[in-house]
Amino acid sequence: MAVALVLVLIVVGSVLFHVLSPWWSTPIASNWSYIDDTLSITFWITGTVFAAVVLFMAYCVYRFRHKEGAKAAYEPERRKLESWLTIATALGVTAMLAPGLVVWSHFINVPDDASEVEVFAQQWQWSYRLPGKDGKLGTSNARLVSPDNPLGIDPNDPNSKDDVIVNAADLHLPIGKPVKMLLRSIDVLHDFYVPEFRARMDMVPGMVTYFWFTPTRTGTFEVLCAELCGVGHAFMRGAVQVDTEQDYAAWLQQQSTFAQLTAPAKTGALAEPATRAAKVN
Ligand SMILES: [Cu+2]
Repeated sequence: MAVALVLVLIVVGSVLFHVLSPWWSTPIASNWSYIDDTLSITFWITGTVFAAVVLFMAYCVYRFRHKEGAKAAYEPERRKLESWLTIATALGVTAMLAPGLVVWSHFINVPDDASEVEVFAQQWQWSYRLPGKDGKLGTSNARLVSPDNPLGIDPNDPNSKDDVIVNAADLHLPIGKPVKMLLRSIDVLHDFYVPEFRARMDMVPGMVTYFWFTPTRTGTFEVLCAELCGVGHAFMRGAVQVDTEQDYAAWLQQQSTFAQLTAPAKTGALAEPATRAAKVN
């Protein structure tokens, strides 16, 4: 009797915890309500099955408890029950997996009008690159990474000249415009994760991964690294600010291009080597 009661209490407690819990997901700020829907479907199916199985167990523990002289009936097979359970399980698993396939197809098909933003991860900070006026990102190579060129951008690629570099600072994005996030890592696995955007992807050294989304409300959102990436992992934070069109244009104006960032160092080094050395000291 006590065990049956404990089982019932576990179900009641779990349901109450779910209803009263303060740990709900953050209010969404992107187009990916599909992902929330898929999680809810999975949650409701697994939650219902969990409650049904544990309550049935409680019933059995109570109904078939030990009684003096009672003998258990041996019934190793029951075709009808088995086929009924097989069909119900198959339906439940299908209902959990099928919506995910539909959402995944949306997730990997980037809209044609999406603009590109490169996210650059390194232990333990975030940098970004925007394509500039030509709409194209220049090529990059990890071998070109240096203090003057922290993102390893190819200076000989004409497309890279007007690329906007946001080095170890916050990214701004305009509201309502789809954006394709191209993800690069220079050292170990990282994972660009903004909980409000719902979408995320691992960043793998040596390859460019991606995801896309459309920001749906303005505000500042925290960037987390969702892949354990070393001792500074917990401090690998940043911010994405979603702006109105005007605010975004104003921010973009203040940013420096790759050409601007690399030019002064070169001319300074050629024209006044002595002054430059003095500054270093
Ligand atoms: Cu990381």
